[in-house]
Amino acid sequence: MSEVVRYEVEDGIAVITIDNPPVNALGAGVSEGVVAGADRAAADPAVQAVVLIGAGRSFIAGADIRRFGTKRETPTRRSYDALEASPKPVVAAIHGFALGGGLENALCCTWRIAVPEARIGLPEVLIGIIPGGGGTQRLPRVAGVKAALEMITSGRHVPAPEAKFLGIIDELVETGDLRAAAIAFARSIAGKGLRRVGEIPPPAAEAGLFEAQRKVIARKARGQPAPFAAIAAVEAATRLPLAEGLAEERRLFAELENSPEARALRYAFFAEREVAKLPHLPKDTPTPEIRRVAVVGAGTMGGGIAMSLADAGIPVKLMDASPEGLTRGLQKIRDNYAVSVKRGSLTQAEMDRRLPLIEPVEGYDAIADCDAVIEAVFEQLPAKQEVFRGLDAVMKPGALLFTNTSALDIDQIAAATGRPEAVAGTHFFAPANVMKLFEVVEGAKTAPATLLAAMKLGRAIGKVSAYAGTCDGFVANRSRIPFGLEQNLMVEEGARPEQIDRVMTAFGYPMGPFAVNDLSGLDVNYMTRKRRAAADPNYRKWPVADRLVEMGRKGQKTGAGWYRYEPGDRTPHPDPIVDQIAREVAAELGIEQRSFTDEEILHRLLFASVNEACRILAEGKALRASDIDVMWLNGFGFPRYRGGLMFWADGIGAREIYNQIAAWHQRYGARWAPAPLLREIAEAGGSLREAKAPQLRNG
Ligand code: T1G
Repeated sequence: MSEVVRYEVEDGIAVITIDNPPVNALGAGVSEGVVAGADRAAADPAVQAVVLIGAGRSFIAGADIRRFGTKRETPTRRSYDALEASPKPVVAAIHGFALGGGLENALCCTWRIAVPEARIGLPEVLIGIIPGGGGTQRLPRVAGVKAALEMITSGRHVPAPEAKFLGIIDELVETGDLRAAAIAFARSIAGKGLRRVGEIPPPAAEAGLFEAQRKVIARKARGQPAPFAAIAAVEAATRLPLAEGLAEERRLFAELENSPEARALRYAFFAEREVAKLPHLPKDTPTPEIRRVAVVGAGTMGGGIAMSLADAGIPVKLMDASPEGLTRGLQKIRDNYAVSVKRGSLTQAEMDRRLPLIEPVEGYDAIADCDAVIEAVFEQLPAKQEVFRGLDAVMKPGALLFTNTSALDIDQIAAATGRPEAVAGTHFFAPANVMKLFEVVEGAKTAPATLLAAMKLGRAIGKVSAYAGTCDGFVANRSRIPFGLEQNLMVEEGARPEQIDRVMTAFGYPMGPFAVNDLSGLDVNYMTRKRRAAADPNYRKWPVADRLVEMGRKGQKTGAGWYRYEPGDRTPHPDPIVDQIAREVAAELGIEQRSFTDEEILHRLLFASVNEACRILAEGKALRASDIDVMWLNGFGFPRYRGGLMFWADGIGAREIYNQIAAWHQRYGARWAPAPLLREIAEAGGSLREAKAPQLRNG
């Protein structure tokens, strides 16, 4: 066989074991090894049945995504063909994951057994393609068209018990030795004949199913061809014999593999794995275990943080200086869970499991034995420093002290303790139990182990942990501030909020930036802007936004902000009052208003952030441009099928972006000074998304 596929025979049962760490992807040699194993079993009269199993942590996690977009010859016979043609029954024994080509190989087996903790699925649409190993043809045959269509167009992972209910898994096996259980199962079915999925006739679909699914997808997956191709492929399964259906699937797959969306989604997939790595830290840095966590501050953020821990099954002690605050915070948590249960996004059983994990406590002594504390009190430095003084006085040695601040100086908070090496920023994005982005901020004295522990904690609670150095706004918000500035300045110059919002929703954002401002509240950043203006005489104020807040127009919550809202209705309506304020501000500032093209609006917003991202990277505050892309995808709703801010910018080209910024620098002054790194990349004809911080560039 090969080093990635082993073949053994035990008392008449052939066992084909795939051993291609870390997730048994169908990389080089794997499919060929399975073909060779199936052929050997077929030819061996002593073999009565076959087991296909994965070594290590998983069955097969699918095709090797790294090979997509590269030139590669399609083998004459793939593992799917050899397994389905086997003259002897084949049992797929599934643990960990059976995803994409992994599930497709299992569907070519005659039986499928799994441990209850396993997860299966066809997630190809999440990387801009569709199943290419027969999944769109065989899954409908075993699970029915409706269930298959939902699984394939959503790409979701299905727990093994649900998969058994759907008829995809034949038997759940509670076992510590899946290999032995699979051999026993194979022996039990040997000689019972074959039950090839491919021989099931084309399954019928209920009337209107595909049209209804197209409507659902049109709302959810704007600009993405893959889910629509998936519907077409499944539809083919209901009217074509298997061979013709497989050919249609291959045709549709081929059209997608190198689409702009597929390339962007593949990039996003790997960028989200790369972001977890901190290669600039000493190789032997330990990662302290965090088992017991406390949250200090039971307000909106603290409550959300406690929920994100409980959602991950991590017990958390929730503390607040005020008993009333603690009571209110707990009630808000209960209410939030109850709303999710009412909406059906959470089961009552899940709520009943999670609530007891959040233990209300009073006083620092009650949390002294915790491994980590996440502080989430008011966004004011004195308040946070006082909490950290209190924590420093009682927390056990080695405890890690994290502050959830969105902009305050980590070093000034750490200085309130005698253990600054144990302090780091853990910046949750609101709502803390919903948003995936989790910025881990390194202070001047933060120890590498503290950073690694924080990064791991973020992943443990289902977040995307991303490193940030200490600077105003850290990385995500700092890179987003120029976008917000240009958004406001263009309104002074004559662009309408509704035009800007339309451009950005057409680009793929779920909401326009002004509608988002109205949703989150215009007063949220008002005080931060005042603080920055007081600290920096050159700070460019946002007079239109400031006036709206001072008029009491704080957004949806006050019935008016950038838009006007009818009572009880969140539909934004353009409001001439806003245009009037913009005209007044323009007159006061001597700005002659004008109209804008959609392209100028898009480029003014995004180029401003590309420029800032280059400054951030050059200062080493972000490690990789792809990390900034991950932050924009998971923190700001940047459309995933465009890859991220810097991936998208590469589509335009650093040279063109630099030239445009240089022109705006002439026209608008210092804020548009091109970042030296942008100029360097433009002159070298390099790639923005591959840009790295000095600490990574210098090895
Ligand atoms: N190909 C290549 N590398 C992969 C990979 C894959 N399919 N899946 C994971 N990796 C790498 C990943 O980059 C990381 O590498 C390491 O494995 C651990 O991953 C023909 C065409 C399986 C749920 O889409 O969803 O089959 O950073 O950190 O959190 O129809 O990986 O260590 O160097 O994510 O435990 C369909 C994608 C492919 C599954 C495990 N399959 N993978 O999550 O580990 S297309 C997928 C995942 C296909 C067929 C079609 C997850 C996971 P490194 P990880 P994890």
